[in-house]
Amino acid sequence: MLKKCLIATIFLTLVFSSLSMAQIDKIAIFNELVGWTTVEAAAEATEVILANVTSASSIEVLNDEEMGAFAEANTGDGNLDIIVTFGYWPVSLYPPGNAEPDGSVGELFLEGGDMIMNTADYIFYVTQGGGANGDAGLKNMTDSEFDLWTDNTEIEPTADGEKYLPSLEPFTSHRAFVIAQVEENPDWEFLAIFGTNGDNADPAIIQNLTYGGLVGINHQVSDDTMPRGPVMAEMIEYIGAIGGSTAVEPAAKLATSWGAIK
Ligand SMILES: [Ca+2]
Ligand SMILES: [Ca+2]
Ligand SMILES: [Ca+2]
Repeated sequence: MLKKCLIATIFLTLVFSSLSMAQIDKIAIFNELVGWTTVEAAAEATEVILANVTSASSIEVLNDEEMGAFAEANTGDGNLDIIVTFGYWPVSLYPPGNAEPDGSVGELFLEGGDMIMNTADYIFYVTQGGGANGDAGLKNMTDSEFDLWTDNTEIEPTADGEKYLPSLEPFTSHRAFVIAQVEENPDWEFLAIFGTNGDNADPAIIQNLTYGGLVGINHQVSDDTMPRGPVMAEMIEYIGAIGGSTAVEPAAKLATSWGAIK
């Protein structure tokens, strides 16, 4: 009897710790406009995310205007929220043409310790007017000199990729992170590299060491045979499993949670 109680207690403890580790609050997906994919393919990938992500309290598909309101409502609210885009950066989050290089709603969301994930075209590049942000979008959003000009990067899954993103297969990325740029930058580090050719990384997640904000990319290539939806869902579940971050010491918290599940 005692043994049974003990086992039950351990089981419940495990259940509650895994629940408490699922710390993503809200996810907002923008798929009305896209870059390097189609609205139809983005809608299909969205269905996969909606059907498979279990680690968030809510997932909504929002229009451009609603994305800005979502970001404002969830910035600095003490929990991790995620914005997902398909190669088009909504104008409510970042005025097109780099009109607000600092302090945009989107940048403040990131600086509040939240996460932005993108697939298909170069993150933050395409917006109203086409490629109006260009590669300055990522630089302004991260206050860095990162660029993603990595055409024909032959990606192989890493050990973490094989472990956490079972849907990931070898592919060719054209807009991956340049690993040396991130490693040389004192403000950012890789939280995870799931695919690489040794020099460039996609899918991958970088994290700001000061405010804990996260930027994730997945299959940044113009090819709709790519498993964007499954891999995006698996990346979100990975973030949920490691505990995400809150505005309070997110980097330390992530390191702790990460160590706990290794
Ligand atoms: Ca929130
Ligand atoms: Ca938040
Ligand atoms: Ca900035």
